[in-house]
Amino acid sequence: MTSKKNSERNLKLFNFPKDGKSSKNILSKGLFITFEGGEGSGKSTQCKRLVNKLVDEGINSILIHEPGNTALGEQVRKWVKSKSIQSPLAETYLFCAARAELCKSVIVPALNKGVTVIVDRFIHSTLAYQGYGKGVDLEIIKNLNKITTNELVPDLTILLDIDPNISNTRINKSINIELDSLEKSNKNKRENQEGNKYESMNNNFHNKVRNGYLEMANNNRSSWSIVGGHQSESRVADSIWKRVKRLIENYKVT
Ligand code: ATM
Repeated sequence: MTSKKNSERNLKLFNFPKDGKSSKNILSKGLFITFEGGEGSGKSTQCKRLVNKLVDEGINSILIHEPGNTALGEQVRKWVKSKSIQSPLAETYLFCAARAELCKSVIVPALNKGVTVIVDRFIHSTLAYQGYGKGVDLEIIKNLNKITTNELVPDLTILLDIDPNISNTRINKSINIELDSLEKSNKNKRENQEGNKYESMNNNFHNKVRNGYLEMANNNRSSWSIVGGHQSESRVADSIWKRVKRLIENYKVT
């Protein structure tokens, strides 16, 4: 009973219609699209662009970000981004706990209402970072992913692939711009308060993560799309939209 109440409250946070199917929504079911990629790949910007485009096209959509969007998820986010955790397995469990809560209280209820859900990171982040990057057994993570999501898998996963050398340069540039504007406006940005221990990890780690993503995508081309994250923002957005449009054609209400 409590969990139903919680999920209703969480859904209200996203401000979408109580019954997605009865409002202007050209899809017969909510699509589930996930974005994956390293830091500085432009993932978050592209997620926002896609959700805006979907809404413009008459498709009820929400954007969520892992870990986050639930009380537990926000705590896990703060914790994993700023604190040192010695055991990659412990880190795996934290991400899985946040994901289980997010699936139960936000993702599944939204999909059941016919709302399309875009998630910035999902199960493949744990495989890429804790598995390929930090050596946790991939089979353990696959099993945990199945359990925590109740076997929910994305209709499409978009990988924004970028060489860690290029993304590091981008991150450093944006940090400098942020610091400049911080000095001017004297504002605190959330990222600066939290810190980001992942950004300080070496290129060897980020290359392992990247290669892991590429291996998963290449082994599953029908449900993955690899887009070069080094391209201009609008070129990346165009490639993503082409792929998503094809997916939408298969699910349109006839
Ligand atoms: P962002 O999604 O805001 O980039 O940060 C979340 C960090 O958590 C991200 N850091 N980097 N780079 C990747 C990391 N992460 C994992 O290590 N495993 C996971 O399962 C998830 C969802 C995120």
